[in-house]
Amino acid sequence: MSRLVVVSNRVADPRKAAAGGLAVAVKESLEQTGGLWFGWSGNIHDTESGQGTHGEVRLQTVGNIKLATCDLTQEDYAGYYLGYANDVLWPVFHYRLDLANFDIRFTATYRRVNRQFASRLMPLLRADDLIWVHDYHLIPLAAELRAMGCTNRIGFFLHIPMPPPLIMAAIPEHEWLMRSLFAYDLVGFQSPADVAHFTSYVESEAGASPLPDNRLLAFNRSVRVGAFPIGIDVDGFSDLATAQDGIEMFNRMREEYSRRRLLLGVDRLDYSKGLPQRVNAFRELLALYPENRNSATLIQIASPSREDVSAYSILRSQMDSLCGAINGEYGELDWMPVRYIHRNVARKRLPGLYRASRVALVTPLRDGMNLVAKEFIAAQDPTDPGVLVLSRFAGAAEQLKDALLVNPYDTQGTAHSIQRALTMPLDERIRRHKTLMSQIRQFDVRWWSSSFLDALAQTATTDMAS
Ligand code: GDG
Repeated sequence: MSRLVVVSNRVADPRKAAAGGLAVAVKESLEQTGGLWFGWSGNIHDTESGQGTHGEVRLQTVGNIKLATCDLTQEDYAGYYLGYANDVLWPVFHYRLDLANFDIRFTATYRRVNRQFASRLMPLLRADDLIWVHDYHLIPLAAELRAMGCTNRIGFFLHIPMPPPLIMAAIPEHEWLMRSLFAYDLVGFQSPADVAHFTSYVESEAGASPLPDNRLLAFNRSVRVGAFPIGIDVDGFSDLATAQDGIEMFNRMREEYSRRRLLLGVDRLDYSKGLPQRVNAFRELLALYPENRNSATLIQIASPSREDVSAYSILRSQMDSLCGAINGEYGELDWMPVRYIHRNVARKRLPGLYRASRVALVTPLRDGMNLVAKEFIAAQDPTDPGVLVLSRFAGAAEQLKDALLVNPYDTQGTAHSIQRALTMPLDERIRRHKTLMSQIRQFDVRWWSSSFLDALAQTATTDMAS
């Protein structure tokens, strides 16, 4: 069996239970093969002189997984991470051209850091390693590895949405970026809609022609593409909801809100998540359905994210003032409509909180998948489940058709759906939850990693045969 080498922007410590969706998924696949996980340590060095330790790779063994991490310089962090990854690719891939900052210096640093990662990874590779690269930070990594003579099978998974061709074309170097993907053997996306966008981009911009086995031929190379919707560890998450911490949290929330109906949002504070639109829809609910006043309470957890990027600090003030305004308008001495928490909440507390909530509001303006939607379903009591209100623009909506699907730009339409969720009869809640649960069980995190890795291994066979 080949060794698995995972490359992602950040390497998380697999011993920490707080690790998010990607880390859990990656850890499980790595443990099966005793693999290597390579990426940025999260540390930043001030030195530009080449002195210090930023060029070194640190090796660490955790169980049967090897971690290989390196630091970034301040300049690399600014141009590669904050600049190109999060001020160009993140907004454009989420359809927010208005927020993108196309600065040519970011592009140069992004290329340079990808080349540096490649040159640090190369000496660690074995001939039959299977390499799995994750996300938009590392699009050109395989091309850099190939230029250094790497002939391993390399797969890439994009965790965020693939935009339609005309949006992609706004990136000045879009052709270079998309051509870089053809250095991989397999490129995986979250949903069939993302695959369709990529296919139509390479057909219209690069004259690609389709080949059998979901392959596309362009730029003198062929690449296999597919949709591999990411899932969660369903049993692991349900177990957390009924473990001691989960039960304590559940009981505390049920007691505190015994006379109220709890609605919940859990997101990074990110403009793609549609938080102001959600708060406005909740305000509309209170205006249109006054029976919810003094009763419905929205707990919005917005964990701090990318605070060095200006669009995120603007969003933070916008949320502060929106939540203040709604509480000022509708709040009573003994009731506040919105509890807005701009902090990270411990992971062990989330399942109990999900289970105590009558409704989850997962209403991004655009999202690759959205794991919170799946975690909410997994944490419910099947005999008295809560209702998921889900944006049709989340990748998860392509799978979770039994959620109440909404258009988050439509404030009144969303408010009507929230009311429907709050008043949904028990038998309908149970029926919908059962279908949703079977969806997330069928396409769980194990399915995700094994179907991607099987396809990558199979691609190797196909290529060698042809
Ligand atoms: C990217 C794509 C895709 C959130 N707040 C807290 C907290 N979380 C956890 C949630 C969940 C994870 O973070 C968020 O995952 P999402 O999928 O919702 O969103 P992104 O971070 O944008 O992830 C996305 C994903 O990659 C995987 O492919 O689904 O579309 O954008 O697990 O529970 N966890 C803790 N405290 C918090 O305050 N502990």
